[in-house]
Amino acid sequence: MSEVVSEIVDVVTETAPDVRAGLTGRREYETSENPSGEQMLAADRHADELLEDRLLAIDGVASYASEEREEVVESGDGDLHVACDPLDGSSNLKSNNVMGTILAVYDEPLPAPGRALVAAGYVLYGPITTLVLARDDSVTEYVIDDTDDGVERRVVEDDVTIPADPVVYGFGGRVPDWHDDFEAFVREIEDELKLRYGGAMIGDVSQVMEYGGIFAYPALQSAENGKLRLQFEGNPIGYIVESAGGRSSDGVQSLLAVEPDELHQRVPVHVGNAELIERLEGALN
Ligand code: AHM
Ligand code: MG
Repeated sequence: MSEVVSEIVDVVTETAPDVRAGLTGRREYETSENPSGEQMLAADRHADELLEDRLLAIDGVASYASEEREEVVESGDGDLHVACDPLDGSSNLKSNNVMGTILAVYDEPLPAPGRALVAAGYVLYGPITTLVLARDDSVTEYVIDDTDDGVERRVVEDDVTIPADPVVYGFGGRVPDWHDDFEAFVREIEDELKLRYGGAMIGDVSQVMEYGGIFAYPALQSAENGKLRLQFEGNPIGYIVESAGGRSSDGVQSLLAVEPDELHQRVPVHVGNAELIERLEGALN
């Protein structure tokens, strides 16, 4: 199984420059919506199709699911099930800001709980392209370069851990739509931390991984489960942050403990330094 996981990571690595190259000229919205009712960009579809084709071609990948398609695509045999957010934060494309690709590899059919994850990672399309991969309880950061000799992946940091002293925070949703207890928590920590919010979870979580702190897309008055999706966003980010020594929470428990009901279900997401997530859970309950 671990060889198949490596192949999946290789395919995501090799696809990253193609996803990135495909962004130019795909900034317009399509007429169709994704299963969560959001408008899709041509770039979302392009990334999704590249990943579907290439991941399902791997022997050992039994199925592929993504934020951009209603149903799981089955390939026949294999033990691993791959869920992707092909372009997380794609609304940032219009303003030319960061985006990512999120990868979740489960050893149970989808929808699956976070404890069924065997690996998770994200590609960040920033000024450079990086891959942060969690596997076997450790997190590695790589740089991906598209060279004349092919796509190269180079380790930049082995054993990534969230710094002990938190520095940044970033929270999604409109402030008047937050619950009062969440807002009270924010008022407390904004005295201690610096705001960093860019509108793409991958970019915002990357700030937390680098500097320490907390990212959340919380429950809202208008949407009790927030915005982010458990299979494609909550579980993999929870797994990565926990593998880096941090904690994740849906407000009550680890994201990895949430039992899934359906493929596109949403979940409140809070991730970051353990001490901040504990304070948050205390404030919400
Ligand atoms: P997407 O996967 O459709 O791009 O949506 C998820 C993104 C997250 O990256 C980000 O945290 C959030 O949506 C921001 O939402 P909003 O623009 O509503 O604040
Ligand atoms: Mg997303």
